[in-house]
Amino acid sequence: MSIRESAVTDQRHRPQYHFLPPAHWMNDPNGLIQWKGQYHLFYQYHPYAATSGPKYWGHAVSSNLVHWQHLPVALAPTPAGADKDGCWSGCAVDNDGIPTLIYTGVHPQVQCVATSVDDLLTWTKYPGNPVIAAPPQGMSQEDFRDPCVWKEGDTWKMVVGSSVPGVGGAVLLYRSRDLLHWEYVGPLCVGDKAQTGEIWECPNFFPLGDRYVLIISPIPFGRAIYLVGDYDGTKFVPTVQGELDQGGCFYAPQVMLDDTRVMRWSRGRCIMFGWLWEGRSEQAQLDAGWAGVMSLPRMLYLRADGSLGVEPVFEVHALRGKHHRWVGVGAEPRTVQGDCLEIIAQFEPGASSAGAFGLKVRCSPDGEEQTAIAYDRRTAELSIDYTRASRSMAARHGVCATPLPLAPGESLQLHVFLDRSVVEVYANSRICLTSRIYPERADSLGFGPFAERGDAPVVVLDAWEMKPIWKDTP
Ligand code: DQQ
Repeated sequence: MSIRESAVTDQRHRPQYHFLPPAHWMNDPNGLIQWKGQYHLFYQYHPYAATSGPKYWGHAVSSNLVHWQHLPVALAPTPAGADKDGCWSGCAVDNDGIPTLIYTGVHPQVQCVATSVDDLLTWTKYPGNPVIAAPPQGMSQEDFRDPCVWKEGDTWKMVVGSSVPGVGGAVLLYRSRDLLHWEYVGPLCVGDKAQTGEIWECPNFFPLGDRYVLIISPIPFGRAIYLVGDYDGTKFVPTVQGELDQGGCFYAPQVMLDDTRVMRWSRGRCIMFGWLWEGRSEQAQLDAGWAGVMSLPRMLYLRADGSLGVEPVFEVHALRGKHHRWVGVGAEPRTVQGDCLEIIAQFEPGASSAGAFGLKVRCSPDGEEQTAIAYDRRTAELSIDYTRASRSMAARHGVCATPLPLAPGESLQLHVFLDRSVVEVYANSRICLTSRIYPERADSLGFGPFAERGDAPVVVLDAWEMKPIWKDTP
């Protein structure tokens, strides 16, 4: 066990099949890229404590998006450099065979570049950093961060998160021939602060089907939003707005378009990871020795109505262990328990008079601790109720809900990934809802369908015991 890993004292709540660093603090995913047949994931990392601090870039590699190997820290602040107070979020691109990171240095917020000549293992910062030294006039002079870069023909384009003071969040568009000299084009898109917040962090801008998508993490909303619309090369005009995950802990996601030339099955999937923050006190995080976990890799797709659909990537199936199945209305698992499970439950709400129904997980035998994933037909909402998830006062308690209107006769599929303190719920390939829970009792391991009245209209329930993603997990 390394010194860093020995800092982790709390294994009870530590996820086993969601990515997280060996110890200490993690936040945003950064620099997602495929390189020579492997996926690289970088992330905001504070390597000295399980609390936020000056940011480094942690680094990991995977050949299938689910089993990861930790690599040495990729970026660290350079004393007296443009990133002396932290290497904040950014992206990775392949510049004609030269892997290049573009990220934000602080303070003040400026854009920086680093390159690698040893397949992404070590990074050399461009001596002329910063490559963009100040935000344009008229835009917030404090908020200017999280570059997202792509190529259009021979031109590199970049969007940077920003704000128009008093108006709303904004993303600013730049262009360059060489990733080093950047020309400001103008605001790609400006929001209304009442609708989409005051400052936009961590923009992602990319084509999907015949539309364009802008993902933003707005302050003060504390959750990620997507906009779908049209792009003419300088302006983006959104026509559809939606939520990526209203479970209360999903933020600063980053997407990657995976390339069929790298992986035979990739086919340009839009793959997204997001940061799942903790839902317990800072002291509990410090005591545990770790904080922050990545969502599962999610595939986004464009639906016929212009909204985004979401599913876990199929590679997650590699984690399935022992399988259990129950069939019949009210199917009730009595023999299987667990805190690392994948559960798929098929409900037929149509004929039932059950009121709200769904699944309960992490239940103690007497029900003192329990977390309910509930669908309410009256409000057409799916919720995670974690008011009784833990008897610990250090854990946050509450209910998170998201609209999920079902068409007449439409069944409901709840696809749940339970990973100790993570409850990640997908429903009908349309929405995702993720919450953090910290049951205190060792016997809070039960799960099963429930209904307000009568039997839950569940017809088939499958559960898999999930395998850890690390070889030597305790
Ligand atoms: N986290 C990073 C920033 C970003 C924020 C700093 C979003 O670059 O704006 O760790 O969580």
